[in-house]
Amino acid sequence: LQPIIQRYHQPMHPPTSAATNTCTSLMVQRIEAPAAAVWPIVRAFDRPQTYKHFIRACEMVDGNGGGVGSKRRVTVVSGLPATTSVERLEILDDENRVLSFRVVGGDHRLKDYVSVTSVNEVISDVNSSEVYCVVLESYVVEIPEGNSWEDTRLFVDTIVRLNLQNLRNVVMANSLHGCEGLGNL
Ligand code: A8S
Repeated sequence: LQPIIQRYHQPMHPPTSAATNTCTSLMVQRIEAPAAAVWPIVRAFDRPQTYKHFIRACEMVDGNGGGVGSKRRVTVVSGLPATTSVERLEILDDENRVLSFRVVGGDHRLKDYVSVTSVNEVISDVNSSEVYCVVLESYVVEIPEGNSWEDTRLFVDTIVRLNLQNLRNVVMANSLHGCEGLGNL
């Protein structure tokens, strides 16, 4: 994991003089499934609502073939201090299983939010038939006017943690559907 962390999860955007007021974090989620079951869900930039808790709908606003530079507009569920967010795909690396997006607009308080998600497959050295994933998600965000670093970190960490836990639930549910002979389970 070390090379992936160094390459993709370091605060990659050197703060400009005006933006030293940033908050960063790295979240980790283990998922007991091979990367082939996890990465397709993460890489689907046009369908974040399959595992992101607070996203109600998503439409592509600048297709660019779904590749880097594409933009999506997500609609957030009610009850949050936000309604929409426009997000640009920055990295889509199928070889290393890394996706990154940047918030470029919308109606919310997280200015200049950038996150990087990587899906890392691990083969247990104790029992080589045990394969699981470690999903890492790091972010950098500007601390909103009137909020503290602690507030910002708690708010965003909570959203990201719920998303990663939900990702695990979706992967687990998919793998059950794929099982033969489970009868009426
Ligand atoms: C993600 C991560 C985050 C999304 C945040 C942090 C957001 O979609 C929500 C509430 C906000 O206030 C900001 O990977 C914003 O989506 C749920 C609309 C950007």
